Amino acid sequence: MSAEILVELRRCCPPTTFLTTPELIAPYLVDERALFHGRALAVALPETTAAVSELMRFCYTREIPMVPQGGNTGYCGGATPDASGVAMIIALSRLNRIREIDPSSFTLTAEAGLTLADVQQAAARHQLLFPLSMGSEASCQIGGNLSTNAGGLAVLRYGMARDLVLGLEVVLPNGEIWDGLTALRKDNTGYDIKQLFLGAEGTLGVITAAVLKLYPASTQRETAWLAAVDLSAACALLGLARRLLNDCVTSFEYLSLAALELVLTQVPETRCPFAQVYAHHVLLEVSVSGESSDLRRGLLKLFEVAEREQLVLDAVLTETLAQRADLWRLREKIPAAERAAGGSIKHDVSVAIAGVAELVDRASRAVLAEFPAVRFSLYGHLGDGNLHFNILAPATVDALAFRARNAERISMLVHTQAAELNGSFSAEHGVGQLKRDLLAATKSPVALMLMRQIKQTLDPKGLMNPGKVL
Ligand code: 2HG
Ligand code: ZN
Repeated sequence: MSAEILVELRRCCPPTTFLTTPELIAPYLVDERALFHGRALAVALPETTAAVSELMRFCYTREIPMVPQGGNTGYCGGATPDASGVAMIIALSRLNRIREIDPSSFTLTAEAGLTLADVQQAAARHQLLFPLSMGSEASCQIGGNLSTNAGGLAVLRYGMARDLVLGLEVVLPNGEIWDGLTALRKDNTGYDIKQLFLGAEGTLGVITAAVLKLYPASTQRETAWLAAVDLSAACALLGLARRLLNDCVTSFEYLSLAALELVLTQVPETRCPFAQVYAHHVLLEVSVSGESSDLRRGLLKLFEVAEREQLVLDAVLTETLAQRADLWRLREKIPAAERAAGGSIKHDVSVAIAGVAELVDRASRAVLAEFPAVRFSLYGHLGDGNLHFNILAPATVDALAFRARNAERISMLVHTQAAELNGSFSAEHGVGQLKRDLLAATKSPVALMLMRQIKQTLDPKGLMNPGKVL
C-alpha cells in the first residue's frame, strides 16, 4: 500500500489497527473453500462502531473500495476482495462485545464480531436460547451471519437469520451511522429498513450490531435417526412428525446413503446407527421448554404410525448425550468428509418441500445423462426444502481437474432443474461472487431493476463490496 495513505489512515483513524504485511493479510485474501484469491490495500481491525464510521468516511472520500469480513466461513466468496489490490478489508473480529442482554424482553444486543457460539453461550447463561446454529458456529461471526442471512440446522423451527433480528446498527458507505437498534416486537412505521442490510452481503453498508431475538432454553430434547422408505416418504414423515409432536420439530436433516458412507469412510470414530444398509436417512430432533410434554412417548408414537403408514423402515432414539453427539457428528461432518474425499461441486438448492423428491429425480437424471460416472453426496435441511445436491468426481479421475472442466456445466444442469420447479439456486449460502452471474441470469428484470436502484441509492459510488451479489 502506498506509504502516504497508510500515514494518513493512521492519523485519521488512530484507534484502528491496520495490517499491511503480506504474511498478516494473507488469511483474509482467500475464502473458506479456496475458490477465490484476492488482494487488498490493507486489513483494518476497528474496535468500535465509531472507529468503523471514521474508517468508512475516510475510504468514501478517497474512493477506496471496502470489503467487510466476518469469520470468513462463507461458501460463495462474498468476503474475499477482487484481484485489483485497491480494497480495504474491514474485519469485524475486534468489535465483539455483548452490549446488553434483557431476559425479560428475550433480547440480546450483540456486536458484529462475536462468534455465533459466543452469542449462543451468552444467551444460555440466562437459560435462554439463540437458536441460529450451524457447523461453523465456533468461528463464523454474527455480523456475517446476518449479512448473509445464514440458515443452518434449526431453520425449520426458528427461521433464517433475518427472522431472529429486531434491530440493527449499520454504518453506511459514507460513514454515517444508522442506529436502528430497536428491541420493539411491534413497530409498524413504514419501510423495514433493516431488511435491506440482512442478506445484502455487505454491498450496502456494514452491520456493526444487532438486537437479536431469544427464546426459552429447551429443557427437553430428543434425537432420533430414521431410515425412510424413499425421499417422498421422508417428506411425508416430516408432516407427520410436526402434527404428532405438537410442532416441536427443531431439525429435520436428510442424509442419502452416499453422503453417510462418505462420513463413515472418511471420518474416524464414526459408526452407522443401523446394522442394515438403508438408502435414505433422517436425523430428527425435537425440543421443548417446560416440563409438560413427553417427547419420548411422542416419538415412539411417531415411529409406530410411520411404520404402519410404510414411511420408515427402521428407527432409533438416542439414550445418552454421547449417542446424540455421535448422530450429529455424522451429519455435521459431511462437508469435511467431502473435502477429505477430494472435494465436491456444491449446490444449495431449495424447492417447496413437496417438490424435493422430484428435484432429486430430475437433477440426478440430468447429470447422469452427461456424466454417468459421477458420485452424489445428497443431504441437507429437508425440513426447509433445502438440499445440498453435491457431486463428486468419478473415483478414477483427478478430482481437481474434473471440477475445473465440468463444474459449470454440472451446476447448470442442477440449477436448471431447480428453476423449473420454481426453486432457488441459493437457499442459504448466499450469492457472493460465485453466484453473481446466476442471479443476474435468473432474477426477473423488475427484481434486478429494484435491486440495482437500492444499491445505487445506498452506495452511489459503488464502493461497498464490489463485484458481489449484483
Ligand atoms: C451444511 O448444511 C452446510 O452442512 C454446508 O450448509 C453444505 O458443504 C456443503 O455443501
Ligand atoms: Zn446447509
